[in-house]
Amino acid sequence: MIRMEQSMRWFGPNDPVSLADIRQAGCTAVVTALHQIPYGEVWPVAEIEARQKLIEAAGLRWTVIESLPVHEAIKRQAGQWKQLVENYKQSLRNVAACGLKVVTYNFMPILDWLRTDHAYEMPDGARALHFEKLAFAAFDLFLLKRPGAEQDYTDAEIRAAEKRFAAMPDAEKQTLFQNILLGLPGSDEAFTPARVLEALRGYAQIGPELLKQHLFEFLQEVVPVAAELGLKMAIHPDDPPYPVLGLPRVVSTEQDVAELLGAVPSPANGLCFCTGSFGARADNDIRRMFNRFGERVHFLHLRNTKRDEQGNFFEAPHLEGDTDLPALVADILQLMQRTGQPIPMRPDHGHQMLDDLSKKTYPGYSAIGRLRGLAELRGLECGLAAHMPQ
Ligand code: DNO
Repeated sequence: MIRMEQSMRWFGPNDPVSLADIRQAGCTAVVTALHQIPYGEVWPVAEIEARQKLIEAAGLRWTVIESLPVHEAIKRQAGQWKQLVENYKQSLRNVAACGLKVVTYNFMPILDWLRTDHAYEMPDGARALHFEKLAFAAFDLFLLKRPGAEQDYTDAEIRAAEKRFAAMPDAEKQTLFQNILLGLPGSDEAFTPARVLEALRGYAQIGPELLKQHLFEFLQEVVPVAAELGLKMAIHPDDPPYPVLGLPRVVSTEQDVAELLGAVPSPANGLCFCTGSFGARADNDIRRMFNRFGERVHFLHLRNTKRDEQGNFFEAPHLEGDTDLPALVADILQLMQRTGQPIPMRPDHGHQMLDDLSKKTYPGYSAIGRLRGLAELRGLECGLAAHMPQ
């Protein structure tokens, strides 16, 4: 019986969650990146090998990269972007030479994933990640003061955001600000408002159609190289899966994915199927999407969200929330038996709980909550596999 390869994300030697912790949680592999290399620069073979040695010395394997970031200039097709695409190809050659297999990346302009609250209290006292639309609007309109932001909200939303902001204690304003501009996962560097506003100006002329075109042109360049090297590209969907701060987002829906996979129809052009990101939209039917695109899914992020009518969502325990993960894991098992290929997965995020409540880790990436998620998913897979017809 072919089973998912179980891994966790590791942010490198500075991650408070160690390789030993990850191994003890039951993983056989880690998913990581050379976070120390600035975006756009080539990943040198020596550094990839050094990182691999560390991981192997801990009894684990490294086959999935998350992420090999796409430089902003490529997304905007500005400045030295052609050279940066060449650099990307060289990094692909280098990681393939070291035996890595899957390359995760995303095409979200400027900011990666966004949450308004990193410590949303659950009824049991654990803390979850939360996206509250009104708080986000308040940030956009009154903290960042993005020119033209009012055009993206209805009058009623603006009034509600005003009220929400007026009642917000200063400390919450500060945390909200930091949460949203936290910087990219894996780095501690937060954006300043001036930097964000300047970066936003770089997208003033770029709507969803053009961004899509830039993405497809990037893929036309890099996918043939990846295919030749035996690498699989896995794009991570937008999180949350809709436009934010007036920026286009183009990997949010089933239609987006169909276009993206169709634009470069090579098996090397695939997906990081993140159930939590897609699942934050009520109109994404996760199982239908997986069953439609499954053969192009090269990496799985399994987590759950609970939405409300306003479009707010929090990260629910892995087996609760709006996505039927037991049914999806059954679909995944079936697909893997059919193709004969194990798909790497990681329990995505987890609640901050037990001893971790007093520790500082990357938001969403504390050890115990992810261990719980992994244990639940592994048990689920085991139970389903035991009762599956061979
Ligand atoms: C958040 C992650 C994302 C993901 C990148 C991939 O927790 O799922 O940051 O790693 O978008 O490029």
